[in-house]
Amino acid sequence: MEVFPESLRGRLSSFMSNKLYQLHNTNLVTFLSDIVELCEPDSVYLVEGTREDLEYVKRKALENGEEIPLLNRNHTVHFDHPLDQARAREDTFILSGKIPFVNTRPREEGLKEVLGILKGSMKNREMLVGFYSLGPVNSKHRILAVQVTDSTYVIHSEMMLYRSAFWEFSGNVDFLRFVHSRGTQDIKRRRIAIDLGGTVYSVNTTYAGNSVGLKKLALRLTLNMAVNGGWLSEHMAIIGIDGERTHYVTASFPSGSGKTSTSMLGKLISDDLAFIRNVDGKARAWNPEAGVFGIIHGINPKDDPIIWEVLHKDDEVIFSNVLLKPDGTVYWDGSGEPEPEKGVNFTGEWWKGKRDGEGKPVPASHPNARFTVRLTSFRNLDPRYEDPEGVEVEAMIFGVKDYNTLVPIAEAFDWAHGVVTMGASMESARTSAVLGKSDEMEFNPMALLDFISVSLGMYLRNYLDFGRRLSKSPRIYSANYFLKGEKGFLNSKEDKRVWLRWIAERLEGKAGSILTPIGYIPKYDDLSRLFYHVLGKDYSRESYEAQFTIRLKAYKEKFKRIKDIYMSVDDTPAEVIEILDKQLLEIDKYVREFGDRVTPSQLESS
Ligand code: SPV
Ligand code: MN
Repeated sequence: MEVFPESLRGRLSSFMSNKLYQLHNTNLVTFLSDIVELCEPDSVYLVEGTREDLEYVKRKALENGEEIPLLNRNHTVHFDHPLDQARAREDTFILSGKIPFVNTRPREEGLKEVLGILKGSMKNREMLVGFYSLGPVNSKHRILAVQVTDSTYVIHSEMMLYRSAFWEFSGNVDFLRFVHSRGTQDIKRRRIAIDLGGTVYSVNTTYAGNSVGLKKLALRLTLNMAVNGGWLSEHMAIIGIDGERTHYVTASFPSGSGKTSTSMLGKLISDDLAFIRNVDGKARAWNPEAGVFGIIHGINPKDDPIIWEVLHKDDEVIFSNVLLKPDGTVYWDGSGEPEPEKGVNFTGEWWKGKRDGEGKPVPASHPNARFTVRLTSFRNLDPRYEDPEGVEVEAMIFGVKDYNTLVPIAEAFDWAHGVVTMGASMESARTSAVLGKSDEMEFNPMALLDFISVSLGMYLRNYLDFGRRLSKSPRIYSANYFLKGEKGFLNSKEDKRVWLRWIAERLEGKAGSILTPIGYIPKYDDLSRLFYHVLGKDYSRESYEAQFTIRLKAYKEKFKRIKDIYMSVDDTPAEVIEILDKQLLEIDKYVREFGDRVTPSQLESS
């Protein structure tokens, strides 16, 4: 191979040059040279992923203040700018013509702007380059990706969250490209520009959801690849639930509505993302990631014993936007520990009773404060997370945070019914993982609305076809852990264990069901047995009736809203509208017979 362009060669040590040379990858050399010319770093460090690399990156992160050491030498804390605590919806756009529900910017205009902001952004800094595989390195379905960044925190996070794969870049292989600069932290000039050709540019942000390219930025690219390639790239956990044998299920929940806690109830394969492919007629799933970037708010030893253990043992953890206490440990809200008097948080010095400029109380830890850890730290990790063939998916759960309508658990009639009335019809209370007001109900199909990069119509067509081409499609379930009655929440946190067991028993043909207009719901006898067996609890008929009463009127209103949304999208497949119409007619039949609500006992005796 010819020598590297001077711009790149002059910034690499001879050791690094030699390493890069050995790859013989001209795509890579061209890409890196272009970015070096654009961002003008002082030096370039190629992160192969060795022990030495990790030590180097960690040392630099502490030196430049991106991370602060904690009492436990394997723990650090990172703070993002007070206005950069979550995914920045408004500043994130696909470089393309208009797509309904997707933030877009005309390609040339958007690209020109972001490249302008990136110009010279790494002066006096080192540019780090990470090399990863989305999915097991030895899987033929893996996708390679390169991260370029001037943030040691971003690379440190990626070394924990992804599989390093430097030597896989040998030859002229292609890869996804992520270019990030902390810039000057000028939030007004924060931009995340996504070029579906395979490159994402991100600048003036450090919050991982905006800066760690392989996470949610890659999702926009892989979703587009999946829709075009007939597979699924989803915002889903993958877990193994035990019954007679292990059943693998995926779980799609908008951030902050129970996905991470659900993935701790079984054998853990993934807590956030899933690639799902048709392999010999079966749906098989992989985790593109190798770590967890989870919400820490509310993690306490009673409800989350596994995560609690991970955060308190000696494995590596990066805490972000929690409270740093004077004794070098951290505190977060909802941990069950007493709130400290003072410390340092995302707003700087913090004390009990601190108020912001508008007089609002400043919480000790941000509601979207997080922890970054490796999958291998979890005692419930399923070794099959490294299976190059993935695991077979038997069921898919679509869960929402819905105080008023959805029953805790229901099974769809079939694939298309589940995809349309459960996945594509998701509405959920807005999360703190996105900048803006929390708790408003939002349309969020497949918990993916923030990440969708193609039209919803194309996306759903691919989904429907995907299931049809399988010899056996997964069963589909809707879940809602947040249903309220007159006196508040109808379920306790641990009840989800029972719903998962019910799914396992459904898959094994052991548990029965009751037919309702919106799908099948559990029978009292099965749940009563499972509540006792799984939680050692007596489950009253009254609780059951309250939880599984179908709120027909609310369901009807919901499906009317959803139908209106899909009617307004040009390329919605006709089938989607047909299924929604049929669903509405079915609910109407019950409304005529029972009124606004129908209880399970009325359904059983009718
Ligand atoms: C989510 O909000 O869905 C997350 C965290 O998993 S982020 O990386 O911000 O997307
Ligand atoms: Mn997520």
